[in-house]
Amino acid sequence: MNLLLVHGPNLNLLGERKPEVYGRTTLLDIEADVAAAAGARGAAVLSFQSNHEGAIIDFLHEHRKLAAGVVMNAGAYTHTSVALHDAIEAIHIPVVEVHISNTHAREGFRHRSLIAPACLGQVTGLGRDGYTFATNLLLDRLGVQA
Ligand code: CA2
Repeated sequence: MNLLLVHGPNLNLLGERKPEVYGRTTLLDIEADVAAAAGARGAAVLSFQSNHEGAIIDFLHEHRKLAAGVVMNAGAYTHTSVALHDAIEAIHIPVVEVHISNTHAREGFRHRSLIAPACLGQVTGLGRDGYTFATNLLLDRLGVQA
């Protein structure tokens, strides 16, 4: 079984800037966590980061038949992108939305997720652990034995 791990804009800078908000974890740390959690249950992970909305949508379209589910931190596109909402609906595989910071404890514009209605659920504010929770939850829902 394959899962997709998708990172949105600016998350390539994780660990380098804003440690007070996002900690010192890097994208490579997160990719290693998710690969380990999935690997322990016999699943493989394909990771992708882009700063471009259309590239993220193309990636989801291109891999929709290869993957059983998606763990996604859409970054700021979470709060702005109807196109990403529609893409998540269109691919017909479960997507779990993850945020490192607690978006509800931050500026008002981060409180609303436009993609949430199209997602299986949301994990927010649990730092890097949120990705492992999301991965295991997704595998549970996909019927993969723990
Ligand atoms: O908390 C999260 O995971 C967010 O998805 C992160 C997004 C933000 O727009 C969302 O509201 C919440 C921003 C990611 C930016 O990452 C940076 C990393 C290092 C330095 C600057 C930005």
